[in-house]
Amino acid sequence: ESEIPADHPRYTDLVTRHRIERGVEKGITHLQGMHAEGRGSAFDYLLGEETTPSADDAERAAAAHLLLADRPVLSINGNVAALVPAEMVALADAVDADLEVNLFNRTPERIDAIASHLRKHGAEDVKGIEADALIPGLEHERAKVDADGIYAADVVLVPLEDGDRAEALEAMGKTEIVIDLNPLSRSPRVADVPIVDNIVRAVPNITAHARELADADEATLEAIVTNFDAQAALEAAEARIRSGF
Ligand code: PTJ
Repeated sequence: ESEIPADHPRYTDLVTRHRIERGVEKGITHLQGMHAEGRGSAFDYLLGEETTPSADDAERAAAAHLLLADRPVLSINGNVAALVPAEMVALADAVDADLEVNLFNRTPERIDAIASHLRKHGAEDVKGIEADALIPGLEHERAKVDADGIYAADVVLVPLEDGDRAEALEAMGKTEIVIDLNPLSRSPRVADVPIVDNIVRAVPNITAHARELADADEATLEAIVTNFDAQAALEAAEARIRSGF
């Protein structure tokens, strides 16, 4: 990262790309994560590489959901771990959520590498290692979760999630928050709260909202949740991408 000049017009994008490359080298990120990053980067370019007002609303609604939850869980895959490890730990602290490693391309080596990477960034308890429960309706390896983690969660944050798994979690009746730069992708379309924003901006902003709402009463949080319109958020993101405003 230090080799990239800070005044480069595409600085953040280059830093993000570099972090994914480092993640692959360290055995944290899957090779497919580089393709995912490339796709995300193209959408981010079209969104203007900024958090739109509608994404900010979604991030506030996500914070309210997480604060209201009894058992919130934040899901971590190889891209999330490479891009925002400390930021996910900070969000988990702010909303009192568990962190669970949950991989699309699951191997014991990557689970261990990601769990220790998160611990290095301040995580105390990392779930996803036992994987003693299955999400119904998915092929065995891709269904694995912790019985006292994602399986039992009422609210889950699943950034950059595969469409089948997002649908299966929704079918379990969970409140699902998805971060995905592609508003046409299935995962944000099945989410209760689709956040069309780069995860490097989205996660710190959810945390900032959560801190600001920390002392809000339940009625205030419920009102934020109720007033959020998922369909309108997807439409606003798509309009921004297609027409630039
Ligand atoms: O680590 P694993 O094994 O769990 O695998 C993780 C990936 C991401 C490789 C896997 O879940 C996958 O292949 O995902 P997809 O189907 O490529 O979907 C990734 C989505 O995330 C795409 O819609 C991208 O546009 C989006 N995306 C990529 N980078 C970012 C992003 N969204 C937000 N912020 C990003 N930085």
